[in-house]
Amino acid sequence: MFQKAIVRTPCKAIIKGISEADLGIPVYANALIQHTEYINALKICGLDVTVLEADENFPDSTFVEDAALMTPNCAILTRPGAPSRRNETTAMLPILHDFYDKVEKITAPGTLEAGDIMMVGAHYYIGLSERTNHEGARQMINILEKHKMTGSVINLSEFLHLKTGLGYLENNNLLALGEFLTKKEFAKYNLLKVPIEESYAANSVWINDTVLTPAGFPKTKKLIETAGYKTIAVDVSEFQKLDGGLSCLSLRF
Ligand code: CIR
Repeated sequence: MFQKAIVRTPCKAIIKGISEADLGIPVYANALIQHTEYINALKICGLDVTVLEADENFPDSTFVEDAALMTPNCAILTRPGAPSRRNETTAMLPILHDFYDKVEKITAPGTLEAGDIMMVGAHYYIGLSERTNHEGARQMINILEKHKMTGSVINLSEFLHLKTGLGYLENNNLLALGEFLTKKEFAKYNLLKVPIEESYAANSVWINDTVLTPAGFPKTKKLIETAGYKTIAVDVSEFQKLDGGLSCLSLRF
C-alpha cells in the first residue's frame, strides 16, 4: 500500500515541454485544473499529497516521476536523459532527503528516467529507451541490490518510457499493449490487453486497490473493472499533449 505522493504544480513554461504527440500545445489554465483533479484523486485513494511549487526553469517538471524512484528501502535520484530535463533533479534532491534517510544517485555517464521503471513487489523492470541507457540501468540494479531489491532490463523499441505501454495493477495483472504483449519477461503475468486505439490508457495506475485511468478511454476502464478493480477516471488530456501519462505526474510511496 502507498501512503504518500509528491506532485509538482505545472509551470507556465509547460507550453514548451517536450512533445511528439502532435495533439497541440497544452492550455496552461486547463493543465492547472486537471492537476488539481489529479491531486484530489490521489487523496481519494488515501494518499497524503505533498505539492511542490511550479518550477519555471523546467517546462516538463510537473512530470515528477522521471526525476526519482521511491522504494520502501531508499530513494534514488535519477539522471534524466532528456537534456532539458537533466537538472530537474537539483530541486528534487532535498525533497528526497525530507522523506528518506537513504538517498542514492544515478551518476554520469548513466542516464535514467523513472518512467522507465515498473515496480512488481521488490523487483524493478527497467526499460532501455532513448532516455535510459545501459549504464543508468546498471547503476540502478546495483543500488537496488545494495538495498535488498532486484532489477532487470527490458529493451524498448516502440515507446517513450516503459510505463508508456505497461501498467502493473498488482495481483499478477499487467496492462499491456504492442511490443510488451509478446515479451517473454511478461509471459508469467495475466496480460490485460489494451486496445491499440486506447494505447494512452495503458499508463493507468494502481493505488491501494483503486486504479486511476485517464478519462476518455472506456474500453480500458471496463477491462480494468472486469478484472475486479474500482476505477477513477481523471482527465489528463493537457498532459497527454506532452506524452505525459497518469503515472508521470506523481511519485507514490
Ligand atoms: C518528456 O518527454 O519528458 C515529457 N514531455 C513527458 C514525460 C512523461 N513521463 C513519463 O512517461 N514518466
